[in-house]
Amino acid sequence: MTSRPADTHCPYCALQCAMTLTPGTDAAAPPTVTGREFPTNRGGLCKKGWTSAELLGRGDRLTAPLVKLADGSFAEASWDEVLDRIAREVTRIRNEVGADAVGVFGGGGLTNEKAYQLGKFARVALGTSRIDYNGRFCMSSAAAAATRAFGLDRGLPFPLDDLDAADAVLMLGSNVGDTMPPFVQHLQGVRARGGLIVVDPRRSTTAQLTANGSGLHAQPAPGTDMALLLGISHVVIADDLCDDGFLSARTTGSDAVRRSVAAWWPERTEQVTGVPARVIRDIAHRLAGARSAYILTGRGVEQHVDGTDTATAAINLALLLGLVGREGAGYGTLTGQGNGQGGREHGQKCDQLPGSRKITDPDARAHVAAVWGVDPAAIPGPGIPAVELLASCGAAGGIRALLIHGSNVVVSAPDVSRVRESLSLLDLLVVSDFFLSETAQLADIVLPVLQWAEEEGTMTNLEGRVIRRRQAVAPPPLARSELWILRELAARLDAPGVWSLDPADVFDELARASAGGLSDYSGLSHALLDTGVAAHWPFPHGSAGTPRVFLDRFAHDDGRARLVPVRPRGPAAPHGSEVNLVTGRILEHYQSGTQTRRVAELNDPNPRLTVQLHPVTARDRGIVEGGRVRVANGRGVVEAEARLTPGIRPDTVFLPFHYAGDESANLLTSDATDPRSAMPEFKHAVVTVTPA
Ligand SMILES: Nc1nc2c(c(=O)[nH]1)N[C@H]1C(S)=C(S)[C@@H](COP(=O)(O)OP(=O)(O)OC[C@H]3O[C@@H](n4cnc5c(=O)[nH]c(N)nc54)[C@H](O)[C@@H]3O)O[C@H]1N2
Ligand SMILES: Nc1nc2c(c(=O)[nH]1)N[C@H]1C(S)=C(S)[C@@H](COP(=O)(O)OP(=O)(O)OC[C@H]3O[C@@H](n4cnc5c(=O)[nH]c(N)nc54)[C@H](O)[C@@H]3O)O[C@H]1N2
Ligand code: SF4
Ligand SMILES: [Mo]
Repeated sequence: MTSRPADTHCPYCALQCAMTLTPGTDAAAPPTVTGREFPTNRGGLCKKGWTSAELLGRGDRLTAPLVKLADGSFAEASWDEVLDRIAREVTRIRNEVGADAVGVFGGGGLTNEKAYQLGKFARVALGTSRIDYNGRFCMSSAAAAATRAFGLDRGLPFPLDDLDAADAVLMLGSNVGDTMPPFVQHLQGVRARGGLIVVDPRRSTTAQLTANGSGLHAQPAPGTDMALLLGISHVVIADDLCDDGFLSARTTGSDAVRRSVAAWWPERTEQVTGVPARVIRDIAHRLAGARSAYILTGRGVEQHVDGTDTATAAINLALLLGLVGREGAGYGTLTGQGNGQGGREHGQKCDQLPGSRKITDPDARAHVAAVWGVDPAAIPGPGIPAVELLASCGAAGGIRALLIHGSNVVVSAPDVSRVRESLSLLDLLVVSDFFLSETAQLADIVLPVLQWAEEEGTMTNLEGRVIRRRQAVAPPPLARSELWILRELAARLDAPGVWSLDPADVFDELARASAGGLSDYSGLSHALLDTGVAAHWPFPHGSAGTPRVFLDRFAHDDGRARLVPVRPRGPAAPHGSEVNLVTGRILEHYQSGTQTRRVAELNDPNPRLTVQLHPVTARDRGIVEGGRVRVANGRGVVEAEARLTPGIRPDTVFLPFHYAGDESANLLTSDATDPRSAMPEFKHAVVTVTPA
């Protein structure tokens, strides 16, 4: 491989911080990581980025295909052997029960090229509608809300550095201080002007940034954000702070929303949320009085059974104030995974074709079928979303063989004991990964794939900006690119069409498939991206890209944004000695932890599950700092070490979800989902906490 430094981006989150990987003089040593100047990270990296290259040299890296033996152990096998067996089994199941008995589960960490090829593989080579991906656990509520309101789902419809000049930023359920540390640079300006407003039931790292006159922290009961947003909207209307000119020129539905918030006067909102009425008034006036104001949502408000409606309430507020559709203001959601944005545009979603096209739209089907070289009628219809897809594994009439690419579902899906059981009922489970994740351990066949710095491709960051991932090191001899695996399987399944191995060719095909769609990449290519052009989509052929969408019109046919009235249902309330459980992230660990639990510098500070709780909650239950605690409900139980902090509400405890087995927070979460987005309720459950 090349011995020159490679300019690439971090393997982890959607900030996609720019870095340079410099090969060591000793070929066996991992490359050195340096932060690189880029508008999102400005040379900064977090601890995960700095240590990312360590995983390239790990001894427990998967280096050959594995098959499960009768005694439950794994043995190495040849590629021909495993690919032949997968093709044989899939063909048998298809013939016996139909193509929908074969499922595919993708990930928001895959490059655009792999995500595109996986969606095409499911529809064209397997002929199945049963594909969905882990972005369903991540971005789906905000995506559903943005699509309903604006007709388009681009997480941030403006470049991140627009935030630098803001006078007010309202962040709901987002903890960028831990989840995207270099992002905080873009909040320095608003902090200096005293305008950072953080809404979180915990005094999170981000909430702490509001101290010393930098802004304010509102601490509602978990799951009551929609009521809070309705209360703020009520004040905006009652105090005549609406942008009436904007509402009449560029939106529909504002009258219905005005009526729907009429009863949410601040004192009533205080009773529901716990946020003082004067703070609710203050937030409304700060947002309305700012020259430049933004509203941002994160998983804290989106991962609920009413997450779509809560994101909608945030959008309604932004629209009432006229914060959307102009420079210097906006609503956005902070996409999470490295390619969480691109991963949801190119066909991994069960209801979409490349270009964020609806799979039920005849024109979309005809366009994509022409690119794929198939009859439109051969493309299956909509499938089922992630939670349902996992639940259908092994069930009567459900999935019998499942291929997983880029997700560790037995740690990260809700109600994981049920997921484990469903997967155990499959005839065939194939997991592609570079480590033996907890999900891979359950597989019949494990396929060793390439890590980020071993491959070429593209990612789309949280601003809808397409960037290049570049190869810096050579992969182990027997690890294979997923493009190669999909081509080999497509050939064995006699699939029509072209299955290129070259990411640049696959990108060109993706660009053609996306042409004319909402997320149009048709003007882009690897060669153009290599020039360093700022490539925010839509980037149709002949254009220069779109850093700010919606300046002239929204993406609905009439060009107008929709305000949609929403009504809180409220989460299940704790009774007696029960408390609310919220789950989320800590700085050092990433997601299901497959990667970060293997890096000593990241794992050592928090090697085991911890539970955050208020000192009063602890005292009432005889729990002490550092003591073992049992967190339980009807679905399961975990043991964790107590971390006492006055920063969390006394009625709430917090568990990170990065740990596996009997330390998995998802033993306690429910698989209830939002009816619009199919997002599970990761951010709320009712539990008891007792000394272990
Ligand atoms: N260190 C680290 N960084 C990451 C990741 C990681 O795993 N680790 N993952 C990446 C991914 S995929 C994602 S999606 C992002 C997620 O990024 P964030 O959304 O910032 O992360 P979370 O910790 O899931 O949730 C944010 C906050 O929501 C709060 N919260 C919980 N319930 C509620 C509620 O009902 N209302 C409100 N207002 N707040 C609530 C939690 O207390 C928490 O502080 O992070 C990305 N970055
Ligand atoms: N309780 C609770 N649960 C949650 C959340 C929460 O806040 N609370 N958050 C949810 C969210 S937002 C998300 S995004 C999910 C994430 O959870 P997961 O979907 O489990 O995501 P990762 O842990 O990133 O899993 C990725 C796996 O794929 C592998 N991998 C990485 N890159 C590639 C690749 O290119 N190809 C292949 N084949 N494999 C690859 C990694 O080694 C790892 O094993 O968790 C969700 N689960
Ligand atoms: S903030 Fe995200 S992209 Fe940046 S270094 Fe950390 S994990 Fe990587
Ligand atoms: Mo996520």
